[in-house]
Amino acid sequence: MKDYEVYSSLRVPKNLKVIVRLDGRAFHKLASDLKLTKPYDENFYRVMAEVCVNLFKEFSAIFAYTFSDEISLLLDNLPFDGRVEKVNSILAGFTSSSFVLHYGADFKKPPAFDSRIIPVNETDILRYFKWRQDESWINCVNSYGISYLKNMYSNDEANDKIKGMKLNEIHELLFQNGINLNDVDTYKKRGIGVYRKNKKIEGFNKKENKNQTSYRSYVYTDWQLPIFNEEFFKNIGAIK
Ligand SMILES: Nc1nc2c(ncn2[C@@H]2O[C@H](COP(=O)(O)OP(=O)(O)OP(=O)(O)O)[C@@H](O)[C@H]2O)c(=O)[nH]1
Ligand SMILES: [Mg+2]
Repeated sequence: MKDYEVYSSLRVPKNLKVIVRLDGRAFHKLASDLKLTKPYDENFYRVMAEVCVNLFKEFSAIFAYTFSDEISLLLDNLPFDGRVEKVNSILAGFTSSSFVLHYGADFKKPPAFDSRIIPVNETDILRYFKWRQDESWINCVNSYGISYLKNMYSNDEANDKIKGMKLNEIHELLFQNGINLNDVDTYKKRGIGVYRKNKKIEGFNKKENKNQTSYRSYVYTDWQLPIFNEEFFKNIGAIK
């Protein structure tokens, strides 16, 4: 029967970095079940950031990035010898259980995440994360826009109105009504990142009888991400 497992030998090509993107299944429903605040629920974002830290540590990632219900994980070495079924199923399972552990709520239904693998070369890394960060900004404008319109119109009317509006029109409508998106928390516009940072440690070397500076890396959760650029990804060691 073993040869019925026709997908089990499917592997990601070696020597490529890989991004795994995880996305919450039907989280619009979970958001309503858990009564998440709109447009942003800070506790939900805190939980997603904790899940990123778990994933980052468990799979020795280079970078984890989250906004809304999605997480992108940049990996140098794929676990499980790059076996696609293993990577996708274990990472999706790990993300779902980490989410449940950190959320600690009485869920109506077990939450689940899907998982996909995106092999990337060096030049794709910045392009990929810029794409997701742009999406985070679009999500921010739309979320504030729909929240504002729902205060004025019925749900259906608000949904119809926002569909017909361009991003800059929503931005302008909000601005005219006293909501300046430039002033909202950075993480709502740009998402949250997890990566390693170096900590400076001043010590005394007894043998050599002198002061000594050393560096130790630690896992850092960045709620104040810059707009992604080459320098950022060089600094975190994601690109050369
Ligand atoms: N209220 C609230 N909802 C949120 C927040 N973050 C994410 N969500 C919800 O999560 C959804 C994520 O969007 P999608 O991934 O496109 O939709 P989905 O319902 O998860 O559907 P699939 O991913 O296709 O299964 C949003 O549409 C919101 O309903 C938040 O901070 N507050
Ligand atoms: Mg989703």
